[in-house]
Amino acid sequence: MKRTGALFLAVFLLLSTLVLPGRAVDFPDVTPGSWYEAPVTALADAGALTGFPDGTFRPGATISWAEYVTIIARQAGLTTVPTSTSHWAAGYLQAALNAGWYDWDELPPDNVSGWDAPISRQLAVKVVMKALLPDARGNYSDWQPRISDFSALNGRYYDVTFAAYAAGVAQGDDRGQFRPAASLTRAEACALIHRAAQKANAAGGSDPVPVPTAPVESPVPSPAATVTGGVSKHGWLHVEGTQLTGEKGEAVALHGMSSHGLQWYGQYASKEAMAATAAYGANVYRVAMYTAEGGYLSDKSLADKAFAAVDAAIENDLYVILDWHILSDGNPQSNQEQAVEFFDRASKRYAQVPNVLYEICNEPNGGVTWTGNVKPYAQAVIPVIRANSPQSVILVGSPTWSQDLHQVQKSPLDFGNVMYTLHFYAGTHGQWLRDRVDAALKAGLPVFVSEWGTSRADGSGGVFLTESAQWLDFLDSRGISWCNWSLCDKGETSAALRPGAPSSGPWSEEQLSESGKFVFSRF
Ligand code: IDC
Repeated sequence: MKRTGALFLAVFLLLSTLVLPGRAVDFPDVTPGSWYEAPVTALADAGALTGFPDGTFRPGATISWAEYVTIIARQAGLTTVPTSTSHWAAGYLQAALNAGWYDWDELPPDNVSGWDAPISRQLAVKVVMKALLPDARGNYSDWQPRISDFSALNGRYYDVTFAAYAAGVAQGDDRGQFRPAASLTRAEACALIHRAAQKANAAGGSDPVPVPTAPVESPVPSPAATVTGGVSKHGWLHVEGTQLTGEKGEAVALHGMSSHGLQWYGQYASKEAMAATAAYGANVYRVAMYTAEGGYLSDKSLADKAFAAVDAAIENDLYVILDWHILSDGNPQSNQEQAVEFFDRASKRYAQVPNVLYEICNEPNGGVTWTGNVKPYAQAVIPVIRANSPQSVILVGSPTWSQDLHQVQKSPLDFGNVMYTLHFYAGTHGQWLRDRVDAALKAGLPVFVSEWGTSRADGSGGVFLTESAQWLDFLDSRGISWCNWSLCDKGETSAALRPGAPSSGPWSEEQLSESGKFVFSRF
């Protein structure tokens, strides 16, 4: 017992002296003139850190969560809060969690061993920005092209990372890499914190923080500049009454294309294809990730393809619908667990991204009912998405291939920012389905046409352009958003491109199908 007590005391003293304030020390292992000398000395002088009991600072050692957060807490003047945990940093970690510097799932309060584990760079950036520069912002289009390993960055940290780059707090390495998942050394952490502290203290006008130079060459021309009604204009969408609405309360109607099945025509979900479509005026793209027919259920790597497509849409300033494309698997409950797992992953990745709408079941069919199957499925999936991305708009299908709004309106979901999808094919569905839309609107259901075709319901026949125009006029007059099936070159009339049209775009008149010409003229 005695020995354990002494050991505890020794460990406590050792750890607490890493960060307890004290007189600035001359650390023997902080090389004069080194790149980290100034930040380490400044933080030590400010009382935010001291060295180890042997007097060293150990600049090359990996910094832990507890050490990192504690240094920032001292620098920011955060007061500890009482906790029941005996870890030396518990009071600061709890206070930082309460202050919103990080979220519960990023470092669970009961995961005490995790407190002594390395903090990742993306999280380190988040914590320092939330603590010292909470109002900083950076643009996706400015910074994404300069981060050469951007694809490794978790979508949850996009905003805060761009803000850190814009403020000059985060800087890439000499290859332009951010290395979001890697750890940081104690010296690097001090440099990061010191830059943020300087920036926070900077008097208006003067800017002592060096801004990163030599941007990596921009990979794409910025089509966002030609897109009207895009994300940069409307921001986070929400639903007011039955109307999809932008951040400033303006009514928004999205018009764009759906992909065909990604497993077959994924090449038309490229950045270039989306840019070409956006150039015609589209402001949304729907990523149809089939579950069956060689889709996600049999090939989980399709999720990566779907995410690449979502990323491409984000780069084009487009809203993007991530569609769990059930079809031959008519009951969404059959694969509910996989849906939960997928949407949990997706909504974590895109938690901070205003572009993404989640469509949780394309077309329930085959004898399923709203109250018996689709509604309970939605009640299981929606809270999972909302836990990660509370503001996102979620689209929900209905029985009979997303036509049964009349079933939904008797028992709608109890969630805000939900819209119900209605699908039609102009050669098959007419006035009776439009009447159903009007009845649903009257009953207060927000409606989103996430898929429609100029063809018959089987994707061929026609095309039925008079009927299509009648439908689009109807949707326009009611402010309803739509996506057309589909952007691909398959030999079926609903395809917007003729067989052999390049996946990169832009397309000539001859490369657009009859359907494509009509639909593109209606964005
Ligand atoms: C069709 C495709 C066709 C494919 C078929 C089965 O156009 O090439 O062989 O799916 O995978 C829907 C579905 C959509 C259908 C479309 C046309 O959401 O997947 O695509 N449609 O049949 N609902 C009504 C019609």
